[in-house]
Amino acid sequence: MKKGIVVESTGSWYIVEESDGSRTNCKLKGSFKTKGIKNTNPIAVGDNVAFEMVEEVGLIKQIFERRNYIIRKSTKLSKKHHIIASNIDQAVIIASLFEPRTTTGFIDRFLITAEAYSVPAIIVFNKIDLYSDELLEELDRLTEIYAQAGYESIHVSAKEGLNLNMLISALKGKNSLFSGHSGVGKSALINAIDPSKNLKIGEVSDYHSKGKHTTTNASMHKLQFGGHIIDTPGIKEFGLIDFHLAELSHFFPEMRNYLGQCKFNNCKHEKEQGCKVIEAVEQGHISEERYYSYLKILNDEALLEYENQFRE
Ligand SMILES: Nc1nc2c(ncn2[C@@H]2O[C@H](COP(=O)(O)OP(=O)(O)O)[C@@H](O)[C@H]2O)c(=O)[nH]1
Ligand SMILES: [Mg+2]
Ligand SMILES: [Zn+2]
Repeated sequence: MKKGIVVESTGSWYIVEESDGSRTNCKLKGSFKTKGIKNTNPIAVGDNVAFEMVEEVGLIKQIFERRNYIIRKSTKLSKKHHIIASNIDQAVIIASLFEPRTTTGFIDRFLITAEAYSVPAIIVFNKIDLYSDELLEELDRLTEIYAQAGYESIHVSAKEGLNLNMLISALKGKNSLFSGHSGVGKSALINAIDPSKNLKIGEVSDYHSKGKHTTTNASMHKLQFGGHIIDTPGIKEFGLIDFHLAELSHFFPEMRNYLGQCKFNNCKHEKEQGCKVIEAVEQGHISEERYYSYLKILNDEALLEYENQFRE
């Protein structure tokens, strides 16, 4: 039997890539279930599989255990889930402070989602060639804030080729989920670090985002220097995760040390007396920016929950 990794899926066909880079069209033999969840797709991009050739077609006979996976709710059948991708080593958000500007709220939500899936995350700020002195100062401040929270930031310019070696070493040999608003330079960066890619630049995402219903199929691109980039069309799906609001603080790594030490065990760290998180903010161990972001997300999500009561 041959072994490989699923790099694309249409639902009935799968493209499986072997370690030498060769690709085979495969179909699924038999039925597979995922422990613990009801999912609509038995095989996802990122799955390690074993397959057998029958004439020109590969038949997938085995799926090896997933280290992790990210899912979204299947829209129509809300009890079921769609696995977007599996075996992800890290989540990479491509951000920019200029044209277009990525908000810290957006970055923080991305980081929360990565935490919720226990996937390490890094932040890449692109287009630094365009930043004014003021924006460069802001970049340093944000980098410090995120470093305090435990996240690495890399500053790059796809256009000028700045610091690309740092990005390459962060990606080398890993399966990295790429995410970020349209226009921040995802395609330009991939081309800059791996010229064999030749992706189109300046295109609004892909045809996926234009309302066709192939919407959320991820795909994997092998990197020349080792590793893969997992591309999810549109970023929305990486952000749709169910968690209980009471857990939100667990997804802020810098808050974890203080949880469980607050005076009230149902403390939401909003304005309660004897809150150790608030104390840590006052003492500068947790940045005010991240704490305000926490409060904003807490309130936004609470409002959503409230509104949803009237929907169903
Ligand atoms: N000045 C500058 N422009 C960039 C940089 N990276 C990308 N761009 C431009 O930003 C636009 C969007 O880039 P693209 O890679 O298509 O973004 P994507 O939607 O995230 O894939 C294009 O016009 C690129 O030429 C950069 O580092 N500096
Ligand atoms: Mg693009
Ligand atoms: Zn508290």
